[in-house]
Amino acid sequence: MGLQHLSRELMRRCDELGRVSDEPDRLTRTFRSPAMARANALVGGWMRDAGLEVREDAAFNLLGRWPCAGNPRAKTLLLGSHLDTVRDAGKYDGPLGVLTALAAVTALREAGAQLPFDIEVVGFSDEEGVRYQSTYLGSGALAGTLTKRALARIEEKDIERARRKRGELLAYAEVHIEQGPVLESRNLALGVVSGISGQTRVRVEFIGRAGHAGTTPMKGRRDALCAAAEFILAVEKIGVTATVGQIDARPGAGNVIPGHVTHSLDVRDFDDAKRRAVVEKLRRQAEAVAARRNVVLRWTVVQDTGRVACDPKLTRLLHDAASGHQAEVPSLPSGAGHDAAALAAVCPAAMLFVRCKGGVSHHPDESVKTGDVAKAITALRDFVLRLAHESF
Ligand code: HGY
Ligand code: MN
Ligand code: MN
Repeated sequence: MGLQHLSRELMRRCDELGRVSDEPDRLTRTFRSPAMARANALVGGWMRDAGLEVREDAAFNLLGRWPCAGNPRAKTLLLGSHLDTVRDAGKYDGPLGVLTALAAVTALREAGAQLPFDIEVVGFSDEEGVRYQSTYLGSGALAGTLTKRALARIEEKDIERARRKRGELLAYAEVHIEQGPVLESRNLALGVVSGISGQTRVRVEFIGRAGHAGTTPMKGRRDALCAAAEFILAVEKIGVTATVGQIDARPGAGNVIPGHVTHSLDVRDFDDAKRRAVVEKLRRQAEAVAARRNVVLRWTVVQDTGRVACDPKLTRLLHDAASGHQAEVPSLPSGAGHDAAALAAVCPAAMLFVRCKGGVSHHPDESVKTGDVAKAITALRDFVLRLAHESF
């Protein structure tokens, strides 16, 4: 199969996978849902067609292995991304990286490449964190980086068995859409990633008192939604990248004063100390709002992940491979989280970004060009060959 054919087939597969959803009218696939099982079956079939040994690990990550001929103790190069999505997602965030890895491996196998390491193509089961509000569940389980607090919050007790043995992984490389506008503005298809922003996610609850909307005097109400609204506007003004994307008001009727509001809080920054200081400042602001409005604040940090730098040597290999396609390959920081952040704790990790239309992501309008995808497949293939020739 030539590269033109591989890239066109990859785009077709992204379309097909984009129809595998838990909801009829939009793309949503979350950890362990029926659609995730169907996605793993579909991609697992494509992996088998490519000659890979396919399995699901204890964290429901999908793995397709190409063992190194003649060396049962060879280390493993992991290539992939995630197969779960946000709600009302685009079809490339995650799947593009899994299917680019599979296409690059297909190209290598068809060319008869002999590699000194195993390759595993991976589709992680949960990167977005929609089900438990904390991210990197699949890759964190594989890397063994899930905290006790994260494990306590999830129902899957066996997930720790997905942890790979120390020293087993040679490296991890991930292709992903940029999710930002830089490559497009510079008219470039590919870029490498310098590092991944840290993030804090908090579950914020305001607890007041429910009551009759028509008879309870305005004065003296303990309206939890008004408290949340006041705090959310303070979040918008805090001066770093911060978002409230999910909110639930109980009991949830138009004629009942909201007595209990739960909302998310997502704070990002490349400077970990600054991010943590901002989160603390926001907590104090939430407490002040709660005190003024006579409601109770509950503040539960569900994730606190530090900034991660990509591995310089592995990134150079990726950069050199991408240089075959464009004169300049820029190095970009990632404001989004990626599975590479979890893998970086246990092996060298690097990432290749692919231009996406308008920088749009976490939205059904996500779009990539077939020609850029062909370059990404070739760059990843060449990266593997370069890695094979280096004493890494
Ligand atoms: O939220 C993120 O940054 C990533 O897309 N999971
Ligand atoms: Mn995402
Ligand atoms: Mn992603």
